Amino acid sequence: MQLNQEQLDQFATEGWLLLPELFTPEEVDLLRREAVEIYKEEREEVWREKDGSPRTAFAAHKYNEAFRLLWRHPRMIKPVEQVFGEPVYLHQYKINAKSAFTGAVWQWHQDYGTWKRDDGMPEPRAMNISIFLDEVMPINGPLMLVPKSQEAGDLEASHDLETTSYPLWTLDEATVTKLVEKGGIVAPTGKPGSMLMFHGNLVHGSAGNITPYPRKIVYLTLNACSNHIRKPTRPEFIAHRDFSPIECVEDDALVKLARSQSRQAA
Ligand SMILES: O=C(O)CCC(=O)C(=O)O
Repeated sequence: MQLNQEQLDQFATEGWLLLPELFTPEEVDLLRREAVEIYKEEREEVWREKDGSPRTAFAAHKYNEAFRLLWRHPRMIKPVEQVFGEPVYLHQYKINAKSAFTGAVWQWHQDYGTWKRDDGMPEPRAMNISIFLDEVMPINGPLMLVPKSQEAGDLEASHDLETTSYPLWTLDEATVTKLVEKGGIVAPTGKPGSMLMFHGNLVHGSAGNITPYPRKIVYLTLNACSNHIRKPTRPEFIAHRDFSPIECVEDDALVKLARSQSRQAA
């Protein structure tokens, strides 16, 4: 799958791009079911909010077949290789839960801020690319993006270890206000299966979810192979050390798994 010129231009100027319903309901139903099972597991990769509800599950490709296929899916990998003009490897993989009633905030931040400071990533030649596993609505804690903020480069940030269960390099209010005056705020919404990609320096965050509607989103962080991390400080399941280029599975890999599971269940 390749992005067209209009999509490439929107990504270059705005810093983000939404591809609605790129994965089919059959594919997303499989991933959503598996994510729910993963959150029940007690393992070091599953992080919880301060109240105990799931916040995120890291590195699911190491212990779940559906997510082992997704991280090498051509519909996710090829557009990012096209933007960077080189092969990519998987730097981080997480399934964020933003659970009904309890999903907590993600403070305003740039992803590259954390990759640089915590993992020793040389340049912002990595990006988060996500698939909505539930419908993302204006009310259930959608990701909020500040368009064009990637142009500000890598901004000063402070390490917030208090607000949530997950440490993050966050931006101060004055910085966010200035960038929002220029670019505004958008909150891309869409049906399950939609794919969102955004620049590593794009400022973003999300509010808590106090609705009965869960908002699961799975994120691959793909890094250009030449830009591999140099000084990791976080565990391997958070900042991967295998810098080999991703070799894609076939486009119908998830459908085949969904159908084989249905046959077994019948
Ligand atoms: O899932 C969210 O709401 C935010 C996630 C995020 O900002 C991140 O992983 O960097």
